[in-house]
Amino acid sequence: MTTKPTEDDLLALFSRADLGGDDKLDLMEFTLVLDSLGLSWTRAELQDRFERADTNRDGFISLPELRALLDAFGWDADPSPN
Ligand SMILES: [Ca+2]
Repeated sequence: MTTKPTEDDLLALFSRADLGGDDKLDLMEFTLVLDSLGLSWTRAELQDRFERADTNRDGFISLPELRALLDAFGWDADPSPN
């Protein structure tokens, strides 16, 4: 069963990963989000995605930046293996 996440889900995901509570995610926190979504990327891929997602280049991923990234990757995709 695939359930399309809502804005609340995204916020919950973001908040859970935002260990610093500063409304932005650093690379480690960003990794936690992807882990919780079942997306397993290599370290190099993570770094690359992080930099691409960080559209305002402040070194952190904000909620809108996370949303844009997940929209691009289809975060409601079934996380089971191909
Ligand atoms: Ca940013």
